[in-house]
Amino acid sequence: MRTYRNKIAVALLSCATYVSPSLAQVEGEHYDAIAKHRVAAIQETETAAQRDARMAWWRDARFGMFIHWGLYSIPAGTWDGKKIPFIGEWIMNSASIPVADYKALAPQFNPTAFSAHDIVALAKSAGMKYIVITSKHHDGFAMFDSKADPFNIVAATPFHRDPIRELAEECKKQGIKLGFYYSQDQDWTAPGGAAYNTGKHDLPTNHWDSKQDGDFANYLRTKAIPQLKELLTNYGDFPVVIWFDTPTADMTPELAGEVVALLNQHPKLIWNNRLGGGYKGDTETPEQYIPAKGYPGRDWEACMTMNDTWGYKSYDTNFKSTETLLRNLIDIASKGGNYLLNIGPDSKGNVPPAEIERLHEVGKWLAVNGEAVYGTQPTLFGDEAGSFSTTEKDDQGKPKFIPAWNWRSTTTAHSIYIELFTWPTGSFHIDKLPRTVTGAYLLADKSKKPLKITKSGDGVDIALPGQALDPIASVLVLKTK
Ligand code: FHN
Repeated sequence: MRTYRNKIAVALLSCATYVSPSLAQVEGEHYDAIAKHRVAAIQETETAAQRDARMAWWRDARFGMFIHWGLYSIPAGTWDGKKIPFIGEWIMNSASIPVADYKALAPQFNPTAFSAHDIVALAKSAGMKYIVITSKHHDGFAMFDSKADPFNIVAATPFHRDPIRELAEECKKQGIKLGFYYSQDQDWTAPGGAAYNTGKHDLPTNHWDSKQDGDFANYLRTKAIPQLKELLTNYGDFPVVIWFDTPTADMTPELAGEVVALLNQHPKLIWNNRLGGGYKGDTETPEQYIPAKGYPGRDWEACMTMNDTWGYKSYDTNFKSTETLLRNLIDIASKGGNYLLNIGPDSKGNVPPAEIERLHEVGKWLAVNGEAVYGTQPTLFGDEAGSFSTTEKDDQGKPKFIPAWNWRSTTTAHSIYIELFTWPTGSFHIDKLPRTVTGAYLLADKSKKPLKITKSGDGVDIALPGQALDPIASVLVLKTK
C-alpha cells in the first residue's frame, strides 16, 4: 500500500502536463470527433503578438506566491489523534474522512488573525509580483462568498468574511496581481466531484462516502462553472490567473469546452495546463522540481513548497534553506520560468514564522539583485546549469539531470547577468562569449566600480575582489553590445 501511495504521490507531485493517459488515448483515437465538439481556446486563436502582450506582465514577474489555505488547516495533519501521512490539504482523502465529518470543520473555522494587508505586504517584501490563492481546493470548500454553493467561508463559518475579496482589495492597493487556484475536477464533498484514489479506497468510483456519488457533468455545471463565473466577475481587476488542478478522464473535451467558453469571455486571463480535456492552456506547471532545460517555446512556472506540504501541517518543519529557495529562483529564471512558492497559513490565518523569515531573506536579496531576475530572458550559455548523468536514472528511467551549482546566467537586451553561487579565486572565466562585452561590475556594488576584463582565448577573464558580496549569490553584470 505504501509503495502505491508513494507512486500516486510522485505522480501528483511531478506530473508535468496533467493529461491523463486515457485522455491522451481518447485524443489519439477520436481526434475528429473531439475536434467537432471542441471549443477553440483563446490560446489557439490569437496571434503571437497578442499572446506576447497578454503574457507580458507574467513573463516579467518571475516570482509569485502560492497560498494553500482552507479547512484542512484545522486538523493540520492529525485526525482522530493520528498523524496522517501525505500533504496536509489531502487529509480528507488520505484519512477517508466522511463528508459530514469534514463539513463539520466549517463551524470551527474562525481565522481571526487573517490579515490580507499583511499577506500582501509579505509577498511584496519577498519581491513577489503576484499571488495565487486556493479559492476552492479538492475538499470542495470555497474560501469566498459563493451563492452557487453554501459550503463556503462566508455562509458556513462564524468568520463570515470573504478573504478573497479582502485580498483582491489589498492587492489593488499595494499594486500586486492576484490569481485564483480552483479545483475544477476533484471535489470530495460535492456529489459527482472526482476523487483521485490514493490507494486507500477499493471502491470503483474512488469515493469513500456514498454522499460523493453523482454525475460529474452535473457537478461541473451546477457547482464548478457557476463558482468560476462568480470568481471571474465578482472581484474587480482580478483574477489575472486561473490555476486549475488535477484533471481526470471525467473532464472530457466537451465538458472542458464548457469551461473554456467561459474563460474565453475574459481575454486577458492566463490559465494553466491542468484544465483537462486536452487543453494546453498558457503555462506548463512542473511541480516540486525544476526541469533540466525549462520548456523552450512554452511559458512555464515551477510551483514548490517550502516544507513538504502545501496546506498547513503543524508538525512539518522540514523547511528548505533560504539558500535553496534563492538558488531555485535563480535557476528557474535562467531557464525562462516563474517560481510560484507556497505558503500555508494555519487555521487562525497566521503564516508560519519559518516561511515569513525565509521570504524576508529572499526579498532582501532581490531588493539588491532583482534586476538580474525580473524581466530577464534565459541564459545564453547552458552548460552552467548541469549535465545528464551517464550512470544514474530519473523516475522515468531517463538519464538523471545533475545540476551544477557554480553559477547561472540571465539576460536582457544589453546585459548578461552571471549569478555566482561559488566565488572564484581572483577572476571569473567565460569560455565563449555570445556578445561583445563592453564593461563589467558587481550588481551589489553601488559605485559600479569597473572590473578589469582580459581577453583569454575565445572568452574573457573578469577580475573579482577577494570576497563575495553576498554569501548565497553575487551577481556579476556584463554590459554588452
Ligand atoms: O493535489 C494537489 C495538491 O494538493 C496541490 O494543490 C498541488 C499544487 O500544485 N497540486 C495538486 C497535486 O499536483
